[in-house]
Amino acid sequence: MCVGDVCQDARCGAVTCATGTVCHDGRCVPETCVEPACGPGLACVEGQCVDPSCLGVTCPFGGACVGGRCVGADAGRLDAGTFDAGTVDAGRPDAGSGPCLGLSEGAACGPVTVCRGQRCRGGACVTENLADGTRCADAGVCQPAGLCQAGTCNQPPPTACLTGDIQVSLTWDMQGRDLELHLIRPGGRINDTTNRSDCTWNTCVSSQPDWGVPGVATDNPRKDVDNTGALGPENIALNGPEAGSYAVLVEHWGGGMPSTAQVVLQVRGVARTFNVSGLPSHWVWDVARIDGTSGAITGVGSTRDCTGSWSSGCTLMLP
Ligand SMILES: [Ca+2]
Ligand SMILES: [Ca+2]
Repeated sequence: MCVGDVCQDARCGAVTCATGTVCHDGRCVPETCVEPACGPGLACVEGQCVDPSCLGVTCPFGGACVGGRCVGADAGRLDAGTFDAGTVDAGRPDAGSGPCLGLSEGAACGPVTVCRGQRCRGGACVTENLADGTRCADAGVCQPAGLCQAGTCNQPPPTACLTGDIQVSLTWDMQGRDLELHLIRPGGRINDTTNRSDCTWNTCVSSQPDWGVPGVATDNPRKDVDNTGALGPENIALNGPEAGSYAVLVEHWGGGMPSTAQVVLQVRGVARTFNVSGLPSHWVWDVARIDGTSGAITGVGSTRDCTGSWSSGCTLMLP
């Protein structure tokens, strides 16, 4: 229909929309997108231009939906508990450090969003921006597993971060795929699944190795999650360390690009941060030692090429 000198959708003739919305097909929708303004092949859903083939598709952490398929995640090692949802939480203030708050119940979500997610840094939960298209709110102690159902995020009850006399937290960048955190007891070695002297993805998440006093569970290490995509975090905590030197190592487990990573150690209230850049796939970063008696932290900072000694993890006798 013609209103004044302007052609207008006849179904919007009697519709008055609030600021920030426009009339489309007789109803007010966010002006952030109106078909066909979303471009070829995209649909406007709840204010977001999305690929229709990705509606209802939930990708593993680190992956994004393209053309109806999840890409960018190392799907080979995903546990059932590591799936997550794309979420959008624009305008929500930073939670800062403190208890895990989770994303707000009922927050809108979609496959292509500016995401905000919670991650565990130094034993505290923080909220930070994630890159466009990144799946966020991944499963973990500090990231409750949000489920995207019909475009709505549903969060389980928040939980607390792992705590202990020794706390180790690992995060990495978007280039890395499946970095792996290791805490190795005195005299132990990396990927020792026989004696379980290494607390890592296949020894320490679903069950715990019996360190310290045999038969006593309170002095066993715990790992919260094996994050198999980008960013992390992964956290390990241990109470009642024994005498001797504990080793903290990181593997670039998957086939990602050279990655920048950060480890935060908290030992009896003292925090130290260590960084590495350009860690290639199947290389190991030897981060630090922790003295179980004094709690003293000593940085190491070396890297080793394990590409020729790799079978479901580095097989070199490290540290
Ligand atoms: Ca991992
Ligand atoms: Ca024990």
